[in-house]
Amino acid sequence: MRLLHTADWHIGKIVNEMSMLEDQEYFLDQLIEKLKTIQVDALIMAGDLYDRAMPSKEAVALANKVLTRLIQEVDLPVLIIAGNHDSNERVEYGADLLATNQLYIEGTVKEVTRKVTLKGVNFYLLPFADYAYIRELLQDESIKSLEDATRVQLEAIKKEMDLSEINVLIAHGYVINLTNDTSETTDSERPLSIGTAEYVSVELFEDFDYVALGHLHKAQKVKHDRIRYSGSILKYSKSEAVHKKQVSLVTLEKNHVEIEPIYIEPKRDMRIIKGFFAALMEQHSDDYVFFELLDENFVMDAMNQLRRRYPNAMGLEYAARKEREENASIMHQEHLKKLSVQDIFDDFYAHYKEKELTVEHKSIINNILHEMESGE
Ligand SMILES: [Mn+2]
Repeated sequence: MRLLHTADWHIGKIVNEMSMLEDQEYFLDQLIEKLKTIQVDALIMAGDLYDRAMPSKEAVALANKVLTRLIQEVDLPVLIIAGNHDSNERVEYGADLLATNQLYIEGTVKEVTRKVTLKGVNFYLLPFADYAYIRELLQDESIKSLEDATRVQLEAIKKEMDLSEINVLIAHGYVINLTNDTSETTDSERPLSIGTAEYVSVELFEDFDYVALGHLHKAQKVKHDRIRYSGSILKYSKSEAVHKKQVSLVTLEKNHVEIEPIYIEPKRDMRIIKGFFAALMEQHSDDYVFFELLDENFVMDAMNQLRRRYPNAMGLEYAARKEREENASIMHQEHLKKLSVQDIFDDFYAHYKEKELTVEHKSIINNILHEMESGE
């Protein structure tokens, strides 16, 4: 079985007020052309098909066009789950009918996780949902976090799973190796939960032959080659400018996985350019550029001037000034480390109340600190 693992298309995404739709259309067209030249048995989109729960009509039209071409022109089964950016119910519209044409879209979480079998390989489709929603659905009060919810869901899958078959899980979330976390996140991944841990331990996923993950925008494995993120199809934030985006071609046999990245040139790259304003104005580019100016002084109307040479300029900061400010802040932190807790509190009080602590107050604080230190 050969799979193309993709995720995080974020169709309709707007980065710094610029629509990525043209770039997405270009990329997906290229992907379709590529797929006509290689033999693949299924395409996976592991969540965040759209960037918003209410995608624009242009975004919906593009998704419609691309998915239709994948099915009709490439004759490729497509498996999609909802990510945390998608509306679970809306992406599931027409899903039962579409499944009769090899388009398997799982939007909402089900009591029994949906299993699709293609050429003898089992695919478990686990869309993203809030853990409170899953707790309600499964009527399981033990679910108090995303990790609990995922554990309960995966245990139910594993109970009926035939380990002699090839089993693939498609999921969307933040999976990490707790004993050695090397995960790399970016600025365009929206937090999955507020107030509780958003990550799930990789140990829960180890019984599957392959786990196709979505959510993290950088392509990366989690502990094992067979548990991985394909990453987003395009760069969606400044923090992703250094990424080399890919989709993952996965050759899968029982007890054997091979991964081959496929790189598709984007219509426009997203990159960071460092330099002096005058020198930058000598060049031009259509790329999405974040400027880091080395000039010491502010340049009047710099962004508008740069936009004449770089129509897709995304942002600008003064790197030299920023570095100096950061150094000052580090020095401040170093200074804080040398102070006692009592000193820091005195400072804080003086700053906040605009008057000094009295001797009496100081002794009260001192006593509290002593009690805390001795663990009473
Ligand atoms: Mn996501």
